[in-house]
Amino acid sequence: MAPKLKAQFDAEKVLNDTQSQFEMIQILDEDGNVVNKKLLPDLSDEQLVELMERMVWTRILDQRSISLNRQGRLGFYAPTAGQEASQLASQYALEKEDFILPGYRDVPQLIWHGLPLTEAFLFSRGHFKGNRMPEGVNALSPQIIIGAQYVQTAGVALGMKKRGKQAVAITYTGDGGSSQGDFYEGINFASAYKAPAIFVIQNNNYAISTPRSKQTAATTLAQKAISVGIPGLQVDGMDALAVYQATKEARDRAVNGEGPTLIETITYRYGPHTMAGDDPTKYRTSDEDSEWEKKDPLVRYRKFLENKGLWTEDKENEVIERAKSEIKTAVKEADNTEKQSVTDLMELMYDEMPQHLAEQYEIYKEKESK
Ligand SMILES: Cc1ncc(C[n+]2csc(CCOP(=O)(O)OP(=O)(O)O)c2C)c(N)n1
Repeated sequence: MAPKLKAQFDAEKVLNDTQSQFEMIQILDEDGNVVNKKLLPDLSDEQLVELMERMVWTRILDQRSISLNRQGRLGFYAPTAGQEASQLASQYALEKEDFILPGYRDVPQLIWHGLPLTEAFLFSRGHFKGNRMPEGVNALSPQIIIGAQYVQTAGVALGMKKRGKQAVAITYTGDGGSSQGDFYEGINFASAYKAPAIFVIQNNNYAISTPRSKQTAATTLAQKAISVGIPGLQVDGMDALAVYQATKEARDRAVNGEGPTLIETITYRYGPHTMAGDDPTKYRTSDEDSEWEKKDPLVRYRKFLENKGLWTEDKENEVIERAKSEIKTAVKEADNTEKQSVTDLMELMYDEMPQHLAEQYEIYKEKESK
């Protein structure tokens, strides 16, 4: 038996007092009622509606992408339904000059930051044209290596600070990503140099099949901010207004020279981790799914807008039809994009090719010309 320690102070109490300070920030409850009036964002009616339009549009994109993937017409795809508020309301708080460093599930934020839909489909297909951000779209392409984007964000944010830009770098990872070494290195470095960064953990409760409870003993993921001396906010990630307001305040702090913020959004993905073959019924119960569907970000935000007389079924149908038509056009454009070749990849990789590759380049050039 372990010897009984003679405690001089109550370590458990110190821990519990710290952890209990992280309460989930919510503005809209599940029925769309405002429960925290003083936090309501300063958004016009047009902006409130625009945010809903983006969420509805993105839900349709998710449904179409899953279907295209099943038909073998897409490529890599990580479903987003359930995470719209977490993804789109945080992006909505950004300015055009801000940089996004996304993970593989964060293509919607890129689209709303300016990435053409055709290119988003090309990213899914592994085409190099979908991996190069167009001029004026301040973003890196989605990172597959979990946590790597946190380190890169510290660097991008510091670079912006050194150049005197009034802008921020924002990045996203999941609950699983918050266990990576890169996660801690990124937030620590950004904190030490007061880099204008926003670090988002989209806590959808699962890293593929590993539940959040197996990731850490910490009560919240937001509290990890304390270890590096920055604010950590836990936000209801199914509540678009709360996510927007938290990100907006984090942005204001960052451009004001006050350094980074860590935001944990409590959210859920309804679909599988990716379309590559995991089966969520093996690690989640249908009761759990139903509990989260009640919290749906679109449902509660729709009720909020309807109560204000800002949203109707006709309006929603209009957005759905527009989404379907834009998706159809973009898929066609992606289909008509010239296939990438081996020599494309070699040219993109090297300014000057080493001798052995230069020889292979000539061989491939010859083959491709036939
Ligand atoms: C460094 C690294 N380790 C492992 C993987 C394999 N992998 C891909 S996604 C994933 C789970 C990530 O879960 P989470 O961070 O919670 O994000 P979510 O997909 O739920 O948004 C893992 C382990 C990887 N891509 N990179």
